[in-house]
Amino acid sequence: MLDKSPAAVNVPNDLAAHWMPFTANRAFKKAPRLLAGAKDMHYITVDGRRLIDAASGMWCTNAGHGRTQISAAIARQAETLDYAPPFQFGIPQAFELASRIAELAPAGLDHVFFCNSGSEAADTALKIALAYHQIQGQGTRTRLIGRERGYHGVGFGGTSVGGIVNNRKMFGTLLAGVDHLPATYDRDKQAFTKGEPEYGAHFADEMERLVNLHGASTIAAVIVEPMAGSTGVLPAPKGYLKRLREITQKHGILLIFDEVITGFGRLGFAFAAERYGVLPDMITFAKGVTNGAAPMGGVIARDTIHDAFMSGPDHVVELTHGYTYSAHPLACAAGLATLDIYRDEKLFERANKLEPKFADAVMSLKGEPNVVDIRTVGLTAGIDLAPRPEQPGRRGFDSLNSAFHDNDLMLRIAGDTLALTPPLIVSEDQIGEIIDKLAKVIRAVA
Ligand code: PXG
Repeated sequence: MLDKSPAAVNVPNDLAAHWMPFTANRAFKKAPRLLAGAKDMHYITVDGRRLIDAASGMWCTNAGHGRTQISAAIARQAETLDYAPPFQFGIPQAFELASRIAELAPAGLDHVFFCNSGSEAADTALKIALAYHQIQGQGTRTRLIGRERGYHGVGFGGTSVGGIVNNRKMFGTLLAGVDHLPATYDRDKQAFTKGEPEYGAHFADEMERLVNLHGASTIAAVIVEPMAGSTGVLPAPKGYLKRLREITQKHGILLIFDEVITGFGRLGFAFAAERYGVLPDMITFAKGVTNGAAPMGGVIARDTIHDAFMSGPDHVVELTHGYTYSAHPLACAAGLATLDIYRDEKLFERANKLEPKFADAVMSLKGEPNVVDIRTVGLTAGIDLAPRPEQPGRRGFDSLNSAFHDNDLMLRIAGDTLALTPPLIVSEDQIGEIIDKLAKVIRAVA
């Protein structure tokens, strides 16, 4: 018989078996934050409390929770075709969804490769970049460039180009041949900016420095988030992305926008590439594509990249990459129903219209205790609290708990930064309610 004696950790309950991701497991299991249901703008806890969701779950549920159109589509799909092999076989819904996504993306980005998460999307895009250069006869281009404070998920590729030290330092030397641009944030010059900061386009010039250091012929691709989300909401400075595009184009380096967070309306457009008028070579997406209701991610590639692979004998696999659950039927069904809702309810336009009111409401927290910066863009905001002396991250963590246990509010935190990213269906009254609750949280952790 297996020994089922309690684990030798301080967890006096039956929550021990689930080793939770990106979670302070011991603290959680002492005071669990357990969710049982969700509808529209609210979560419902296991003890029946209604929490207003200021985080879209985890930047996912842009159309709000419990959308019956999506759940019905998933149920219908599960009954009709539960699973189909995505290699060498296809389902009509995958082709339809790819076309719908390509239609939403800027012209020229017309081919969609499906996977199951943002991490897989980042690794897929990096692999496509390497393979593309190889088949173009430029196999020396192997170097990948990320950015400090960037987040591209937790695969080895995404971790390597990522720039959040705590996510990197436990995992050895990571991929060889990776370098990083500097982050675009300078509090002294940018504090309390609504939208894109005026200061900071010149941070893109660091790309020229990296070219001078390594040689353009060794660099395959640069990957950046148009708005760095996980690190605490850092909008791109005005002109930064354009300049990065000009430099990469000049040197034959591919530019990848990681739009796992910014895609599907978060910044008031289908993709941030549209907001900024910059055409990258690839866009990665996940989260909002299915409104979080089924795991799905993907890469949208420029025609020139896709077409470069379409040569050689036509019975031979062109790109030796893919996942058992690429274009999973349930995710495709969820994706199609989600895009219908975004279109029919004009949610991207709604986010765009609400942006100034949202920004004003969040900025009203300036002057609350320990608030040292507030950044807003689209329907998202980062609020930096001064760390407690000697305890970085404590004030943020306490805020999460105060929000959940005492103020019926769902937040995201990144260290001592509080992130707001509500579903795009949020009303003006609900924005007010979120800000009132958040003010109480900030005072509670003062
Ligand atoms: N790229 C970006 C830009 C992301 O934000 C990923 C890739 C990875 O996606 P997956 O699906 O593999 O987790 C992400 C994920 C937060 C938070 O609190 C953000 C993410 C994940 C978890 C928490 O800000 N983003």
